Amino acid sequence: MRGKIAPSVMCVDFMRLAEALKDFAALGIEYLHVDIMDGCFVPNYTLGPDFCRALKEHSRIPLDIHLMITQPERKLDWFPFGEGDYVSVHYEATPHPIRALQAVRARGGKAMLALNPATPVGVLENCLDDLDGVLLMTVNPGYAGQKLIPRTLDKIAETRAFLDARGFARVEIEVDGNVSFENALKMREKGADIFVAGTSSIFHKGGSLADNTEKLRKAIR
Ligand code: S6P
Ligand code: MG
Repeated sequence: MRGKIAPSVMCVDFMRLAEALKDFAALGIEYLHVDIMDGCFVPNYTLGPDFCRALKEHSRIPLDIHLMITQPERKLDWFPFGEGDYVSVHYEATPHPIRALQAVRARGGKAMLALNPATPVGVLENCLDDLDGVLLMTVNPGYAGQKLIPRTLDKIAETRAFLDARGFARVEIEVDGNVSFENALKMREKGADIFVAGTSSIFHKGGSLADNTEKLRKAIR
């Protein structure tokens, strides 16, 4: 199956958000990646539940809610999501990752576990039955516009092999952070399925949204 694109909505010019949502639909964008930060798990604030609700009202593209917040299982009720939407919770953000993943699925969502660059792939072992996806951070979470941590490229291949060896080939791998056209190609070769597109690719100043999207599509086909 072709690679899927999930634009990082926090990188959109908010004054042009409605237009951007129309453009995304016309370009066949698969997910809207929404970064939620709490100033505690990561040193930044970004978007919140009301913003997700507005996206749900104005777009039919499924959400991909990336919760960079401590104890996400306590706050899942705040967010609008359901059938077809991904919600990712960080392994490092809770003593109860399985509880959080199960709560996402109980509402019909697709459960994704996010791993920081320093977190080993092996932590997935005991969560396998509750997973639909794994989000591999290829930068430290918190900001757009950072540089790739090179070791995370091999981690993609390691994760794919880990999942496949245990009978979980259906679990998708998403990559997030400095997914440039060049890095996306390498990430695809290593086995990534969903690509968070930010300032390094589809919002790159060097081209239009349509041209950049086409360029990214070619890199991840
Ligand atoms: C970062 C966040 C990401 C960024 C994305 C931006 O903590 O989780 O989703 O929005 O990485 O992409 P870029 O191309 O600016 O690195
Ligand atoms: Mg993100």
